[in-house]
Amino acid sequence: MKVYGHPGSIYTRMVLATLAEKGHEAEFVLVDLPTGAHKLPEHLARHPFGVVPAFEDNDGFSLYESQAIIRYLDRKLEGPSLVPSQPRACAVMEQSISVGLNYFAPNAFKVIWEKFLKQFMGGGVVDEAVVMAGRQGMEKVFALIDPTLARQPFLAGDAVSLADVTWMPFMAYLFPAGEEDTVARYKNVAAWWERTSSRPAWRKVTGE
Ligand SMILES: N[C@@H](CCC(=O)N[C@@H](CS)C(=O)NCC(=O)O)C(=O)O
Repeated sequence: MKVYGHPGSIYTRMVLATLAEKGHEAEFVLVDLPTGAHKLPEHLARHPFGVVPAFEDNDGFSLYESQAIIRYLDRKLEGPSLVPSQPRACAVMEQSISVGLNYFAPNAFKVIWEKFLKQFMGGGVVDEAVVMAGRQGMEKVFALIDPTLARQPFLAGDAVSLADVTWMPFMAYLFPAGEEDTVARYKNVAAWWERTSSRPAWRKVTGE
C-alpha cells in the first residue's frame, strides 16, 4: 500500500493516524507541497484536484479524498475497528466528523493560517479580524462538544474512532499557532486532546 502525501499535511495525517491506530504501515511517498509537486501531471493522475493525500493499494486500486481512504482502510485492515458497529453510535460518529469538517475545521484553519502557516507562505501581517472570527467559530464548537467529552473519553463514545482521527490533525496545529489558552478554556476538550495526542498512534504520525 502507498500513501502519497506530505507529513505536515492535515489530511495526510488523517490517513497516517488511521493506519497507526490499526497497527499497519504503508509506503509513504512524499508529494512535496512547497515545490508544487501536487500540481504536476504525475500527481494529478492520482488526485484530479491536485491535493494530498492519495492512496494506492497493492493491486493498484486507488483512491483520493481522506474520508474515503480512512473508511477503506478501517474496513479492509485487521485491527481495532474505528467505526462503531451499532447504527446509532455510527451515526453519532458521522455527525461528529461532519461537525469537525464543516464547523470546526474552517474556523480552526483561519486561526492556524493567520498565526502559524502564513509566515512560511510568503509572510504578510496577521489579520486579527480573521483570527477573532476563526476563534469565535471554534469556541462555539468547543462549547458544544465539551459537555459530551465530560461523559465519554472519545468523540464518538468509549473507543477511539474515525471522528478522533479526523479532528486531531486540526487540533494539533492550534498549539504552534499559540491557541493553547483557547483550548484550555474547555477543560474536557483539553483532557480529550491530552488523552488522544498521547496515544502511540498519534506520536507515530507526528514523529515524536
Ligand atoms: N478534501 C481533501 C482535502 C485535501 C487538502 O486540502 N490537502 C491539502 C494539504 S492538508 C493540500 O493538498 N493543499 C494543497 C493545495 O491546496 O494546493 C481531502 O479530504 O483529502
